[in-house]
Amino acid sequence: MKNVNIKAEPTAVKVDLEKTALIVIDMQKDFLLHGGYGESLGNNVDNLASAIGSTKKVLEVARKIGLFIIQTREGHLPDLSDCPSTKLLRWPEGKRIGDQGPMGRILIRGEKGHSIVDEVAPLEGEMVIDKPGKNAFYKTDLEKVLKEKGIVNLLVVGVTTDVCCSTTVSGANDIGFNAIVLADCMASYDPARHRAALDIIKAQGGIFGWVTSSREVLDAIKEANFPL
Ligand code: C5J
Repeated sequence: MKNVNIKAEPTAVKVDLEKTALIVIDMQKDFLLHGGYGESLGNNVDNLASAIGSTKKVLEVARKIGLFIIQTREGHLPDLSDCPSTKLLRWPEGKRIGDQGPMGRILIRGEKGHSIVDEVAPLEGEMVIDKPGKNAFYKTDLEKVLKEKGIVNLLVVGVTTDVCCSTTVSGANDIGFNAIVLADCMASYDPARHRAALDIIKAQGGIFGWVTSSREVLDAIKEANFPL
């Protein structure tokens, strides 16, 4: 057992790091960089930039202490057979999933825009789960992988807070995981939606989970005397 106490809202939370995974949601070029899918929908990608540095720091510590790390990527097969027509047709031609963008076909697996930004790119051997939906548990092996490892707690970081992060957190809550969200390692295209999504997660005594910060998590790890 490797228990740490993390200050969080609405309450502090005690986790056994041996039963904890760091899940990095969709830190993909298509969402974070100019020219990607996010920007093609009219979003301001500059609002996501702050999450990269904080996530990098947490990732480095997670690697040092041997935490189980999983990254996810939202994206579709080149023939779009895994993309519901509702999702595909939501936007005008030229701005749709599968259309040509400056970083290859938008949100298509294997294209440059679908890959994870260099700063937090997975190392050889780290697990990456490709997902066709927002919620990382939808049509993926994520639940199976985590349960086989005995994971019950998820430290959740990534983008965007109000879309893929919050749907994954609520999905995690439904199937028996504690989700602990690191607010400064997450971001939304609109900072107001970031704050609102975090408020919803921690409302009603923590209806979906806990909200904390990278500082609190790193302090808790240090206090528990992990050699960093
Ligand atoms: C979006 C995501 N925003 N990863 N995806 O479409 O949040």
